Amino acid sequence: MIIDKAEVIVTSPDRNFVTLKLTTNDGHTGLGDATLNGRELSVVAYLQEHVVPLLIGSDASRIEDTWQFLYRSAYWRRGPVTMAAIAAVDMALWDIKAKAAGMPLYQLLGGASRSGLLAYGHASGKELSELFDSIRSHQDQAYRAIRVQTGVPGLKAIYGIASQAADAGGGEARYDHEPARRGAKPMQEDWDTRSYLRHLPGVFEAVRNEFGPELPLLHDGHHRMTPLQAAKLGKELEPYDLFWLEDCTPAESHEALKLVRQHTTTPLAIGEVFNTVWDFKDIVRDQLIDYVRGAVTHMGGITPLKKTMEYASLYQIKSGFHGPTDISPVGMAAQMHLGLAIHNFGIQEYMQHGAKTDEVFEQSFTWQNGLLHPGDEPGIGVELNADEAGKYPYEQAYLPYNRLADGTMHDW
Ligand code: GCO
Ligand code: MG
Repeated sequence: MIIDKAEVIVTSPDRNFVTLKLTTNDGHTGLGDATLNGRELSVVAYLQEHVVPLLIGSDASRIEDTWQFLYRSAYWRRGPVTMAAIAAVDMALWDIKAKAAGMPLYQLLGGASRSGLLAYGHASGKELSELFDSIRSHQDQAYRAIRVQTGVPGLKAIYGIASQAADAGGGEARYDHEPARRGAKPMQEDWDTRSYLRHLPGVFEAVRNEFGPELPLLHDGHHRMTPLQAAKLGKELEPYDLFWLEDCTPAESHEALKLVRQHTTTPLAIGEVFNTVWDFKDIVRDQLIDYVRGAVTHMGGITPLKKTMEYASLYQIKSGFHGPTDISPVGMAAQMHLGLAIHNFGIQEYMQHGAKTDEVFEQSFTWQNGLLHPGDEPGIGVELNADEAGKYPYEQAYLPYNRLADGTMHDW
């Protein structure tokens, strides 16, 4: 099993995706997701210029050693570009190994610990009536857990709130459809934390009154609060029994989380922007979070995310892997296999890709009764249709950003 071909494929069906395809001399192929939203081509360059030349001629069966080699030999460790590139190699090697073994990947990771993965979808609305419709529409699509994001009076555009107008393609309003946001410059949105904090508890009260006590509800604070603001919000949301409050403060500061923890029992989820197990080490050890938000694509692959989850299991901390549409179907499927196998699975974020994406990436996962399953095809269970992929060249696309009313840049 010698790697004799490595291709980096960039395609933009509903949004940009970067995929690594490895082929071995005995005819096995493996796919890995290297998509870094808004900075895609930097990972393409890292892979093409620095990783592919090192892979050709190496043994595809040595997954752990290849990971350690790419991580340690570069000397310059960590960072989103490096780790997305290493992640793609790691996923592709696991795909190859499982295909060679004739097994779905979850079998190699220890076998299934459950029959399916509870998943949450993204409901949002500028106003309550829109939000309620969005929650109902998610329930109609079988979601049994819902993330709730709301507009805030006085703020025009907030990331995470779907708007029909922003969806150039028509159809159901979504906030992640890129075309409306594509261009040489990112879109500016506005923010005011005090207005948000005044408004949000009332929204959760209304949602609980309308949908009852059982429905698991989640909320993403998107790094926008100070520790004290997050502590206040967590406390005020306690009566509404959230499944989690995500990224309540900028994820880099462990001290901030300590302060939040001292004041609230609302469960906390952190880590979608983390790159290594080291980013999780102290907050897991100090039990400052309840859910690990890493994604295989941004954490350096299946190998390190599995280690992170094993470490987290010592502290009864569960998974809540990042699953927006900027994780490609390859990355999503890879983390479904991991989620099925580990003991401390919590929930999987699942936004659903667009129809064009599903034609480019042929997938074998299933979505039934609110549960995901990666399927039983050998490997990760995703193949890339090169003809379809070739129809959609890369398009420059940036994430939006926030400024306060006086023009100050703010976390978004
Ligand atoms: C989430 C996230 C995403 C990110 C996006 C950035 O919880 O799903 O916050 O919406 O913002 O993945 O690329
Ligand atoms: Mg998030």
